[in-house]
Parts: sequence; C-alpha cells; structure tokens
Amino acid sequence: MSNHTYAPATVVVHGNHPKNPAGALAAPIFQTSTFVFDSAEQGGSRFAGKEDGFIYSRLGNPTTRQLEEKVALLEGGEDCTAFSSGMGAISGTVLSILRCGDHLLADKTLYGCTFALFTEKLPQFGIEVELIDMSNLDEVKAHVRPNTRMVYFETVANPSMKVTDIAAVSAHVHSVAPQCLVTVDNTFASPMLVKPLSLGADIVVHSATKYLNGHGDVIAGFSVSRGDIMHTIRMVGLKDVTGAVLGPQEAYLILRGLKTLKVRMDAICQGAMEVAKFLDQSPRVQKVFFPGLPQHPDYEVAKREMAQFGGMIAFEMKSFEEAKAVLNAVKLCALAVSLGDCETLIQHPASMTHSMCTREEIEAAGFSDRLIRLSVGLEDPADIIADLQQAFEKACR
Ligand code: LCS
Repeated sequence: MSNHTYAPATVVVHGNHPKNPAGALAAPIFQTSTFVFDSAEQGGSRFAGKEDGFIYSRLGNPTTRQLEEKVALLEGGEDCTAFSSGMGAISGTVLSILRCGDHLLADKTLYGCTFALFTEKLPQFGIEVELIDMSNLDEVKAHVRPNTRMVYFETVANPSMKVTDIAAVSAHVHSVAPQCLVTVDNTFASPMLVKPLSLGADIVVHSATKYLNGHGDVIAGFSVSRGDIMHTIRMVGLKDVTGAVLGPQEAYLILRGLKTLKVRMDAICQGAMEVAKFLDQSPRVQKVFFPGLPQHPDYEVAKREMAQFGGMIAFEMKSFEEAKAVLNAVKLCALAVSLGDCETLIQHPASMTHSMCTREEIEAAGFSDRLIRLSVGLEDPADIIADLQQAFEKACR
C-alpha cells in the first residue's frame, strides 16, 4: 500500500492527509492576521527562511496552506500559491516572471480581463505582447523567439472553446526557447479533465471562483508550478506586487467545495454533452462550439488530452437580436457571468465578459455578438434543454 497513488476522487477529499488540531475532520479556519513568535530569535529565523512556521497571513496561513497543498497535488505541481481572485493569480504570476524587454506570446482568445491586462497594461511596462492562434502549431513555430519568456493560453479558450494541444506547444517551445515558461489557464477544464503540467507546461493558473470552488460563493485563484518558480510567485507576485491574498474563510469554503469536484465534473460533463447534442440539432442554432462534438476543429486534441469534454458550451444564434431575446427568455438558466457553479449560467460574451474587446478583437478571437455562452450546471439536463427550447420558441419567431 505504501506506493499506492490515490485517484483524483480520493485526493479531492483527503489532500495529503493533514492532521488537524483536536482531531478536527474539517479544516479549522485560522482567522488571524499574524502569528506570535516564541522569541525574537525565532521571529528573525522565520523571516530569514531558516525556520519553518507562519509569520503573517499575507505570507501564509494554515487554512490557506492546507488548500494550496491539495491543489498542488491535484495539478501534479510541487507547490501552489492561492490568490484572492483568478486575475490576482494571473497578474501575480506574469508580473513575477516578466521584465521589461521580455516577449510574451499569448493566444488571441482569452478571458476579457486577461486580454486587457496583456494588451493594455503589460506593454506599459516594456513587455512586448504578441497574440497568435495557439491551436495552430505552425503559428507557434513562427513566433517563438529567443527572448520569449512566457507562452500563455487557456486549456479551453473563453469563450470560443478552442482547445490548444498543450503537449505539442510545450515540446516545441522548450526545444527552441528553454527559458520560456509555458503557462496554461486551466479554469475551464479543472484538473479533473486535464493536468497541463503532466503534458509539459510549466505553470498552471486558475480562477478558483469557478469549478474548483463550484458553489458560486467565493472569488479566488491559484498558481501552481515547480518549487523555485512558486517561491518567486509567492514572494514577489503575491507578497509585494498584488498583495491579492486569499482569506482563510474563503480557503475553507474552497476546501469544502473541492471535496465534490470529481462528482460535480462527472455530472456536469455528462449534462453538457446532452445539452450540446440538443443545440447541435436545433434549427434555431447556427453553430455550436463544444469540443465534445466531432465537428469541432479541436475534437481530436480534446479527445487526446482531456478526460472529458467539460461543461462549457457556446452557440451562435442567427442574429444579435435573437441572441439577446434568448437571454431574456430563459427561466431556469441564470442570466449571469461566471461559470462552474451548480446553477446553469448563461451570458453574452460580446457585451459582458469580453465587452472590453473591440469588434475586430472579438472577430480575431473567433466569435461574434451572436454568441451565447452556457455554463452547464447540476440540474437535470432535460430541464436545461426544456428551458432553452422554450426560450428559442419565444425568441425566434
Ligand atoms: N481565467 C478565466 C479563463 C476566466 O474565465 C476568468 C473569469 C478568470 C481567469 C478571472 O478569474 P476571477 O478573477 O474572476 O476569479 N471569468 C469570468 C467569466 O467568464 N465570467 O465572469 C468571470
């Protein structure tokens, strides 16, 4: 039994078997900003990194630490740093690594705020940002340069559902630019479906607001990587640059939510497949973007690299007006941004999550103002389908 490796369904429940004070089964919430030292020498040693132990909750907290260790295990990384949002994790990660004069090669389809950070803010720091289609390996080969310090993309891109071949991109990037860190936003897939580090990526970032917490009541993020990279991200990106620290209450809620990640993802993926098939055969829908449908351009990559196809679906109506009318006609689906919750959420990327992008940027990212995005929840799929059906009938006359 000693070499036995636990399956993901077990890891989400047990993590690395922390022994809680007083034998508590659930993680205690260490609601404290600071930690009392036994002596001046001990305080000095902790600051000098010569002695393990907590100092101040911006640098680490036992509840948050238990969560970080569980997420590191789930993603197969040496260490993890928790942040108070996904954007905290992304900005903390890139600003820890990139310097003036570096080249960042990123996919052109990204969550809207990541897109804004990369295209508006990073260039102000002298970082050269280039956007390409990362799912096209020839484009990757043509654009990686000796000074490319980071390659960045989303496992399943928000909102076009493009799937990038993590293994192929990582292998090529490392062969021509060994110092380059391949960074993957694994929010849409979660470690239940893909482990980017095991496919060759260097850093994984997450909005834990989504599937990892899973209950729509927390904003949080993670960065996961090797120990040395993580040390830099924690001591620079978290401690000094963003200060975007996750509080212990939120850490507790995510520890609780994570316990059901495997069963939630299984049910959500199964439901999403049924909903995608319904959308695919609906005469009201022009095009369905779901990597689990064989006509999806990245179906083969998704089959190879993903355990299941995920819970996110996008679909295009015939006009912007029809898309808007559908959003106003749904009754069960909640008209809200975010994703990965128990409730099915529906939103309009062009005017909501990606409203900071110009029409040209939206087109380049592979979608339009006719696109609706659906985060399939845990309801009975037949009820989600019935809701969409009645909304189509009302909206498309
Ligand atoms: N990465 C991805 C892929 C995301 O979709 C989001 C948020 C973030 C990072 C940022 O995470 P946050 O700071 O919000 O925790 N995506 C959202 C979305 O599609 N709708 O609302 C938020």
